[in-house]
Amino acid sequence: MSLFILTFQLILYLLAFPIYVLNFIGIWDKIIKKLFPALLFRLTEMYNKSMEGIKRDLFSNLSYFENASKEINLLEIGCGTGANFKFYPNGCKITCLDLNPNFQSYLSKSQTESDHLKFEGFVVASADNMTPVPDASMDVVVCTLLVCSVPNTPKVLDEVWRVLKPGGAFYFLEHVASTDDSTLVSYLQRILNPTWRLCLDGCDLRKTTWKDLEKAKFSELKLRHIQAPNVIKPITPHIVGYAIK
Ligand SMILES: C[S@@+](CC[C@H](N)C(=O)[O-])C[C@H]1O[C@@H](n2cnc3c(N)ncnc32)[C@H](O)[C@@H]1O
Ligand SMILES: *[C@@H]1O[C@H](CO)[C@@H](O)[C@H](O)[C@H]1NC(C)=O
Ligand SMILES: *[C@@H]1O[C@H](CO)[C@@H](O)[C@H](O)[C@H]1NC(C)=O
Ligand SMILES: CC(=O)N[C@H]1CO[C@H](CO)[C@@H](O)[C@@H]1O
Repeated sequence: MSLFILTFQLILYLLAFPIYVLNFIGIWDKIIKKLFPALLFRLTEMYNKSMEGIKRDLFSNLSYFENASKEINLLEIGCGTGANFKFYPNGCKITCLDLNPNFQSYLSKSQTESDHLKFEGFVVASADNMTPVPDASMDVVVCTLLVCSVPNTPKVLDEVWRVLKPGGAFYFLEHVASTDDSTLVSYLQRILNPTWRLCLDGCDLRKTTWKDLEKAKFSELKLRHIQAPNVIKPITPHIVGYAIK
């Protein structure tokens, strides 16, 4: 069966050959970093619609983690275009962090549309090394569809744990590897993954993020495996929930 997967992978290598060449000569990363915000914005429009209910459910619990002055200091890592802002409760103080500075214009637009929130700043940094964000400074950290593009998940979780106040919460919604190797989704993930990762800024279809969360330092973990409705097949398996420091 691996020959079957290899054959289809080869076809994709051929189709995406120009991109592999650009990557080889070292300019593809610059191109995708520039193109990605616009591409992601289109994809998010579709994704938003199908995930609306799931996100609303997930974030309905945020206020539980407000500080003693009834305020929430929230850090969103890999914030992208700001697709989650509308789900945050009134008055939430948001710090945005993303590795790619080219999101600024989309982000500004989402920020203007979210006048129920207070924006504290935009940090350009990698989620696995967030030195500008102080220890124990956040009540809540949010990450949606970020872990797929970061190679070192345990390091991200260590950093999230570091910046959270004790009792603070880490909310996540991530697409992950299929847990059943015999499904169509699993075959698609294995066939597409090399080319998908190259074309979509390092997005890995086969992350087993739930295992990293189970191993991380959090004192409590609420995690559910779900099949996302109405999204393209390779990203149907998701995990959703929150972990408490
Ligand atoms: C698939 S997008 C998701 C964006 C947004 N969270 C959402 O749900 O629509 C992944 C985002 O993570 C960012 N990203 C990728 N690697 C990162 C890293 N190491 N540190 C921080 N952000 C990163 C990308 O620039 C992009 O904005
Ligand atoms: C709660 O957060 C706000 C906003 O950052 C801060 O001004 C306030 O001092 C915090 N309150 C407590 C009790 O930590
Ligand atoms: C999806 O998120 C974008 C921000 O990326 C926002 O502008 C748009 O209104 C959202 N669309 C839906 C259908 O919620
Ligand atoms: C609706 C819901 O999930 N409520 C939960 C929010 O988080 C706190 C802390 O884990 C729980 O005690 C609530 O039951």
